[in-house]
Amino acid sequence: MATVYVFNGPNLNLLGLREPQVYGSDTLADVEQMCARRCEALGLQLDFRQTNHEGELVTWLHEAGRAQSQGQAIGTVLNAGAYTHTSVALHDAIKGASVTLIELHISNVHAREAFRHHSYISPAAKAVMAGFGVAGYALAIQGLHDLSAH
Ligand code: CA2
Repeated sequence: MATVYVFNGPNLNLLGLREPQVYGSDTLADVEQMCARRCEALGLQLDFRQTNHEGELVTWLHEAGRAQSQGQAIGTVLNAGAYTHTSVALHDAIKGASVTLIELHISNVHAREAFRHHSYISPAAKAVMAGFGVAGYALAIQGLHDLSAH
């Protein structure tokens, strides 16, 4: 069974606990369950993680790229949190590891502060999803599945 990776960056462990007006009231554990349900329906194996450390995301992207190159994974959904707007290291990791990557944001970053409008992830991503709330995670998994089937 092929794996889909879902990686979450800094502060996303606070999901549902703070700022519900921006990010909704579902917790990250709720999001993992939604992703698990979608993966089960699609016959995929879910590997869902969160870290507050940039270098750990880099290491995980390398791991995801290796699994994909060995035919064991179809790609990665990444909500890099605020590292989206700052991290050349994540850009380089996605390119270097040749990961098929969906950049995911819960909020519509383009309707928010100007500093959220630029992404270092987007030029290295296959697709970008923003503004669907936490439902975007399942949509992104579906998108990776549909891409891999063509
Ligand atoms: O909309 C998104 O998913 C973001 O990636 C979330 C990041 C933000 O820096 C990006 O600009 C957009 C923030 C993640 C922090 O999540 C929190 C959740 C609840 C309470 C506080 C932070």
